[in-house]
Amino acid sequence: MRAHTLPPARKRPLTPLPASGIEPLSKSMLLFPAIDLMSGEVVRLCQGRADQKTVYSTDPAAFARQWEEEGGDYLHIVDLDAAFTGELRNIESVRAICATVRIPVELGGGMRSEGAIQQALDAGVARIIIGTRAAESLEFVREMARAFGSERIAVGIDARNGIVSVKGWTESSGLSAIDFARKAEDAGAGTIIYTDIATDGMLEGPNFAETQRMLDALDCQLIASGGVSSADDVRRLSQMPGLYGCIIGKALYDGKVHLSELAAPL
Ligand code: AMZ
Repeated sequence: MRAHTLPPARKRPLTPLPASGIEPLSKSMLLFPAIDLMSGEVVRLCQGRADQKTVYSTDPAAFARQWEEEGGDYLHIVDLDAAFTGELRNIESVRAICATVRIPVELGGGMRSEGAIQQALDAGVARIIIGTRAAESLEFVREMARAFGSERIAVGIDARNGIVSVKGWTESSGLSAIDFARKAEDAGAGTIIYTDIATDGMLEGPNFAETQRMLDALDCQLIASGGVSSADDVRRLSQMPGLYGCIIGKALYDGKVHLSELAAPL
């Protein structure tokens, strides 16, 4: 297993914009291409619904390498089977991806016990994402941050109308996303990943207002997810001071955004 160098566990300073007419992407924000796994295949769902699945590849490692070559900074992988059932079902694909790419990999879905987290880290994952279990127990987040270090622990907050959803987005926890994000940070999460369910996979633009509210509420690293539909969306996110990263899913798959353009030197 290769040791990955983790990006610093703090907000990154923004590069000032040059005075040219074209607004470049600020390179201070990391680009996280998304890879969702189901039954060993790379898939995408629309708004998280398992009955609206498109298969993009049956070779996740080769697929992951493509996003790395095009300029992704960090891979965001979700084991969707695990998000729905709680059981890790795609760990062999995750291991193959980690052995193939050089950029770091974060993994969510089914990170609901110390054993599952250990398995993911042993497979080469640099940071794990806790969703459902965090909503059930902030104490679990605290213990995992203590055991593995805050830089390895992200809490995934998937919100519908400002309320946290769990179990593959099939249940509402009743918790306010912003309050919960603050508490997760206090419990030791080094990163919060905020996903706006209503915009995910819809290619209608991210929820900038909620992302800004999250940024205002938090001191830890924040990754925005959901809705990116164009290079302009990414550019606008990159200009939100303090935003650490943004996840790009369907827009990449549909060719609406090209990592190579976004990652080009300024
Ligand atoms: O698309 C979905 N239905 C979905 C999804 N992408 N459901 C959960 N997830 C992701 C979350 C988070 O990264 O965004 O799974 C992770 C949470 O999993 P768990 O098993 O901890 O709740």
